Amino acid sequence: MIRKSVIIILIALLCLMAVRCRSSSLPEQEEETAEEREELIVVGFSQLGAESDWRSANTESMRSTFTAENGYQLIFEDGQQKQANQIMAIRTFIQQEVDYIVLAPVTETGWDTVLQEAKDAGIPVIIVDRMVNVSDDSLFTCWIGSDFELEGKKAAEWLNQYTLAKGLNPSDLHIVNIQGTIGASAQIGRTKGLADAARANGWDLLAEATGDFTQAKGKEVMESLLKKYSNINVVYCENDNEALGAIEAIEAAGKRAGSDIAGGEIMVISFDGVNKEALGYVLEDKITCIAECNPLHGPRVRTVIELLEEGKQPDKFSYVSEKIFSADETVMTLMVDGTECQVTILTGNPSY
Ligand code: GZL
Ligand code: ZN
Repeated sequence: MIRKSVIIILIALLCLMAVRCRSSSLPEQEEETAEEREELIVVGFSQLGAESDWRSANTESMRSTFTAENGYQLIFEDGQQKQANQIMAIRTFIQQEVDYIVLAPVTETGWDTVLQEAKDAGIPVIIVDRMVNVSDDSLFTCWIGSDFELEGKKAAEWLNQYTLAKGLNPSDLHIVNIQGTIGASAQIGRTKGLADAARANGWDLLAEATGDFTQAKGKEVMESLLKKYSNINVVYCENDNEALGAIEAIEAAGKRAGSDIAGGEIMVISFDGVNKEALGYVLEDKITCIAECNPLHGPRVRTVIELLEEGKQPDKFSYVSEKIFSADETVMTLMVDGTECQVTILTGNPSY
């Protein structure tokens, strides 16, 4: 009789453990009761990495939006700049049967197969920030992000208006482009914006080299470019972290970052406007112009999910509107693609 009851107790214990380990297999499991879990919308977010201040702000925006008190359970996976890690994360989300997948893709290509798997599993995929280049747009529900080529056009047109106002000869502009991660939409668009303007305006675009959106690489690349070219007078950095690195290299080489090209300074143009040090440099005329790239996609993604929850269809592509920052009042408005764009003049502390 005792043997029988011991066996029954053992079986009960085993069942209890099985239930525990399944639920604890979910990373970042918030402590909530079973019935609360029923109500939470589970969002699997594959973030590409943590390479820049922009990325950290983007991650924070998602984490602070998809909280239990807002009715969500966020499962966050950091891809550490590798597409293979992001593909693995998406497959894990599919196994966990999340309600939505959000993907911030490191580069544009190579997503068709895993997005097809998510589609076959009936899980909507929302793309944020950079774009995916897939054979069939039905492989993702919608995309939210920036118009990167427009950002590049704005920065280039700001430079064009500046040189015209200062009476600089376009062919006297000797520009290097420290690019972002090659193949990322932000790199593709910003590089195109500059290259097209250089051709149209007769600028001397000396070199393009990737700084991978990081400060360390930006410094390294600028050091080698300064060794190779003695006449650089504009450096176009595809994000602020690269700009901080480039300025370190410029100053280490005994040169000065600033808008006074005629006076021998090297003008620094950048993107994002998230890093406080970079915004502070705008006030010091070390960075002359920053094209804003807004990272706060959390609330935008939540709006899309709430539409989908109500059975409605969000726009396929949602572009965020963005500014252009400077502390130099030479250029106050730009015309880009037939649209007038006001320059936001930064004054005082860098919180705009
Ligand atoms: C742009 C984003 C870029 C930022 C960089 O939306 O993809 O990646 O400009 C970030 O700072 O690393
Ligand atoms: Zn100066």
